[in-house]
Amino acid sequence: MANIEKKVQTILNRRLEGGRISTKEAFFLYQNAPLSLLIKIAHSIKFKLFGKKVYYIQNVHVEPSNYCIYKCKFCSFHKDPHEPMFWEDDIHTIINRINNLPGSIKEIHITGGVHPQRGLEWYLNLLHDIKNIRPSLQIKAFTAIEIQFMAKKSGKSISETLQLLKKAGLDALAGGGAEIFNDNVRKQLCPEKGDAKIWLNVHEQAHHLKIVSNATMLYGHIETIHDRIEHMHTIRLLQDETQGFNCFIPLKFRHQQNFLSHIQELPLVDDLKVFALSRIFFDNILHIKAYWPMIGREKAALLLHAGADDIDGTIYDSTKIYTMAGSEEQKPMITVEELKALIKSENFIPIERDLFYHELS
Ligand code: V47
Repeated sequence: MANIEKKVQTILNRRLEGGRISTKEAFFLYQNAPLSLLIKIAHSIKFKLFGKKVYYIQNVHVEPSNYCIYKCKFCSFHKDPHEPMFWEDDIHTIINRINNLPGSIKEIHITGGVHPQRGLEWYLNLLHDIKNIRPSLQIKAFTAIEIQFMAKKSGKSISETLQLLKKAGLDALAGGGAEIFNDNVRKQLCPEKGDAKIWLNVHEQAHHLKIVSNATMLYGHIETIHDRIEHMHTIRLLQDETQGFNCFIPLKFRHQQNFLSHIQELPLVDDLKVFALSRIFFDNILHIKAYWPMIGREKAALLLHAGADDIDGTIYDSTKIYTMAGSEEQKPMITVEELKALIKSENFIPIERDLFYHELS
């Protein structure tokens, strides 16, 4: 027992002094370290980087359609045209909605289903029209899976596709579609969807074109702890090469209205562990996001004590991915004042940011 404690302490001390922990050590910590110690270390690392600061952003999501060529088992969002919750917004509708948004919005996040009839041209027009009406809006958009489809449908390479999107106004790629990289897990979760290599290739190419991106991990379904650590390891390796990831976002599997509803959602202690370990593992990605529409504002606030430094944004009730999957946030919308109060209630200092994490307040 004493040996285990000593080993845990040695690994964590090395990390605190700026060293790197291996995947084996991460696994060892997962199995053996007391949660309270992991949280303490994660918090110390975060404190060294940001002090008491916690970042938020004034943003809105656009989900053009929930029609999708894929039927991922964890997804509650996908609907076919004959189903009641199906939608397919045209560009005119989206632009009207953006026109009615408050001028204080800094970022727009665009992701949706991989719509079979919508190709690169449609998305170029969308980006172009958004930048036309609101040139200062920063656009974080599309998962690697959406990019892969646009490239394939247009007969262009991934790099050409990304260059055209950048020219039309794309500032950053969203982090979705990563799920869990392990092939076997992916075969069960999302057999038709692009594999890890495709996801990594799209992000690598984006980084080479100076398009930054985020990375996600969908946890708490059929994956093992080992799969989670390997997933994070793969992202850490790419980040060593490109330095293009701004943020890592652990996304907790929510189980309502999908093919995996029989799986119980993880308890909060596991969320705390995943976040704390993410902060400890990623010595090369600065920001860890507790995305409140997915996990609920109260738990997101708690995760700020376990290494997360970013709680995301105001949202304006514009995303349905998590409401449809059973999140406690059935109308994800929070005012700046409420966001600031939430952060302050945990004894942190709220800092408004833009998409690139420039501090605005
Ligand atoms: O790839 C889908 C996840 C992702 C469920 O980049 C689910 O800042 C839990 O990536 N339970 C898309 N998760 C959303 C996404 C995202 C969200 C917020 C911010 C950013 C960012 C990216 O949502 C998918 C999948 O991993 N997801 N269904 C579900 N039932």
